[in-house]
Amino acid sequence: MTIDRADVIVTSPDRNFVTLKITTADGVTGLGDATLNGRELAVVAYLSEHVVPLLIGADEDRIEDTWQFLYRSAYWRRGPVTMAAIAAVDMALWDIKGKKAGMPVYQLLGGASRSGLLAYGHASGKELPELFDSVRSHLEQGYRAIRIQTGVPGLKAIYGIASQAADTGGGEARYDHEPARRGAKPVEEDWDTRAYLHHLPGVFEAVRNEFGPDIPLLHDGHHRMTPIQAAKLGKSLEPYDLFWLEDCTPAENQEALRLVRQHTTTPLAIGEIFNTVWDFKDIIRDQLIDYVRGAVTHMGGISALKKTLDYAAMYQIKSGMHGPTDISPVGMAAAMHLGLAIHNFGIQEYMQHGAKTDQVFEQSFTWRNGLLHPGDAPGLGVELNVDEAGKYPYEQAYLPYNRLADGTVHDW
Ligand code: GCO
Ligand code: MG
Repeated sequence: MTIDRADVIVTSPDRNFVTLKITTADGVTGLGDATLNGRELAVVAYLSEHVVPLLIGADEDRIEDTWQFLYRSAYWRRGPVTMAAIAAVDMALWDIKGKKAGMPVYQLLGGASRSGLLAYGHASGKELPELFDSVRSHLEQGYRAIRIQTGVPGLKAIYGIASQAADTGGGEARYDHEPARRGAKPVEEDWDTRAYLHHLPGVFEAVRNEFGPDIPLLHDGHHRMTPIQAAKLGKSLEPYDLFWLEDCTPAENQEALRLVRQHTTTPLAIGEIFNTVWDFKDIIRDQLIDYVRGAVTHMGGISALKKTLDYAAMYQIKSGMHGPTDISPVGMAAAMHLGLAIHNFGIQEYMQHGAKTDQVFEQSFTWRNGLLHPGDAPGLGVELNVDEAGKYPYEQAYLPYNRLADGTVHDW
C-alpha cells in the first residue's frame, strides 16, 4: 500500500525519452512518460527534485488524490513541465493499479468500446513523386488514414518532410525531427505562408486524383497561419474532403478559431501543445473544433485527459490524441488504453518508433489491418529494459525553428 521508490530514467535510443518508474513496497512497478521534446531535463528536475520526495511512502492506490495533491499543492499551476511531470505519475499509478488487478488499463477505464483504433501515419515528400511513394508505402503497411505534408517551391527545409531527415534505424527513412537535429543549436528552417497557401490545394488535388476519394487524408498547419489565412486554406481544401486540418493557427489564441470556423467546413483539430482542460474549455463549449489533439503525456495523464474528452463528448467532439515519435512507447500505450475505452474516439496518430526504441521499451500493443490495440497484458503493457536504456545516454537536442525571407522569426 505504499510507494517505496521512484526513479527518473533518461534514455536516448533514436531520441530522448524521460520515464518515471514507480516501485511499490510489494515490488510492483509502474511506468509513466514525461518526455517534453527539446526541454527534457526541465521535467527531469521537476520530477526528481520536487515530486519524487513526495511520492515515497504515499499510497499507490490513490490515483485521483495524488493527481489533485500534485496539481494543487504546488500552487503554481499548468504549463508543459508541470503537467508532463504529473502525467508521468498518473500513468505509472494506472499501470500499477492494472498490474495489481491483473487487468489491462482499458478494462479499469470501463472496458473496450471498439475492437481497435483507427490510426494515421505521416506520408511526406518534397515533390509529388516522393510524396506518392510515401503514401503507397503507408498503404502497404496497412494504414487506413494518412497525413500529407509536402515541400513548398522556393523553400529549402520545412516542417514534416522525410527527405530532410536521417533514417532513424526503423527501416524506411521517415520523417522524424530529432536525429538530424542533435547539437548545441536549433536548426533554422524557412517559411513563406503565401507560397504555401498557393501550393497546398494543388497537392491535395493531385493526391486525390492518384489515390481516389475514399482514404481519409489529414494535414498539419503547425501553427503557422493567421486566422484569415487559415480560413482561406480551410476553404480551398474543401473539395478534397480532409479528415482534419490541424493546428491551423497558433494555439494560444483560441478566439482565432472562431473566424476560421465561420468560413470553412474543413474539420479542425488542435491541442498538441495544450496542457489542461482550461486550454480546451471555450473551444469545446463553442464547438470551434472537431478533434482534441491533447497528448496523455502533456495533458496531465490518463485521469485528466479522460475528463477533457468526456467533456468534449457532450459536444460530439472526438479524440485525436497526439502520437509522434517524441511521445514514448509508454505515452503511446496510455493513449491506446484511453482511446479503446472512451466512446468518442476519433483517430490515433501513430508514427512508429525506431528499432532501438522498441528494444528499450518492451511493448504488448498490436498493429493489424490499420488498427492499433494496446494488448491485454496487465497495466499499460510496457516494460523498460534498464540495460538497453543504459546504452543510450541523454543527448542535447532542439526542435528546429523558422525564419521568413527577411529574417523575421516565425512559428515553426
Ligand atoms: C504532430 C506534431 C509533431 C510535433 C512534435 C514536436 O502532429 O505529430 O505536430 O510532429 O511537431 O511533437 O515535438
Ligand atoms: Mg501536429
